[in-house]
Amino acid sequence: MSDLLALSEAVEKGNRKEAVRLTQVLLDVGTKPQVIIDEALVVGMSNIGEKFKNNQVFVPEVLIAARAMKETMAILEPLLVKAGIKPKYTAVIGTVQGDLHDIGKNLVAMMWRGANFGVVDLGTNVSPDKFVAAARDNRAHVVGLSALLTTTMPSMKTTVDALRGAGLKNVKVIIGGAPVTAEFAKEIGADAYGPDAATAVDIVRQLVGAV
Ligand code: B1M
Repeated sequence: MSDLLALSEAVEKGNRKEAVRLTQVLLDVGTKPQVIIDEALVVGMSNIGEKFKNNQVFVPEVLIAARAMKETMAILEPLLVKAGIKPKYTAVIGTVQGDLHDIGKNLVAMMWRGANFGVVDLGTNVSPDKFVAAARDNRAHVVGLSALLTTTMPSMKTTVDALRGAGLKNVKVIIGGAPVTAEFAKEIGADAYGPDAATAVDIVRQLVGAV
């Protein structure tokens, strides 16, 4: 088995020590960090994402895989920065104003990072103005809104309106969270609805034309 394949499997299984070891082995033999990301980390996260989508694994397994990916990224990121390499696409994500739930939002952020998007995570209880400022300052391609309360869903509409009103018309907006539906996304003028974290990866790739 090649080391890249072994690394993708270590990430998928959440085997942190092995993932870090293999990353170092690959770097030592001259493998470029970007190749390690594209051909091992993204593959491993994408595999676990598929299994999550098909209910073959659940939230803990995804979190463990994301933790392994994060540890290998900690080795690779300084090398990418040194070489001036940035992810091609940037996504801003947050839980909307009034809402403190962040477990699902964090999963989506992790999966997006696993797909090699630059992710700016604004946390919870994020005001529309803060989303607008972050989208503008980071030249975001995508803004992701999460809500878990029916009472905070209207905040999604206010945020979409604020983004459009600020002239950020090219920024694609994806919304998700347990009470949210595709119909609601359409109704408030969002570009897409993500039913789960793994599908949210497929969707943002489509939204930015990366497929
Ligand atoms: Co709260 N809570 N909660 N809660 N809580 C719910 C959501 C609730 C359904 C429980 C219930 O009554 N049965 C209910 C909402 C009812 C409603 O509005 N319909 C509720 C309530 C009422 C409340 C409070 C008001 C309770 C109170 O204080 N009286 C309060 C509100 C606080 C606030 O936000 N202002 C509150 C507080 C809390 C805790 C702080 C205790 C805690 C949150 C901890 C945290 O997030 N750090 C909490 C929790 C844990 C829950 C439940 C139990 C679990 C939510 C969760 O994390 N699910 C929840 C009941 C339940 O769902 N069983 C409940 C797991 C997570 C992985 O799923 O977030 O849906 P989810 O994310 C999925 C998808 O939805 C999707 O991908 C994820 C992975 O597949 N997704 C996206 C999510 N965001 C996405 C964004 C995307 C795309 C996909 O694109 C950007």
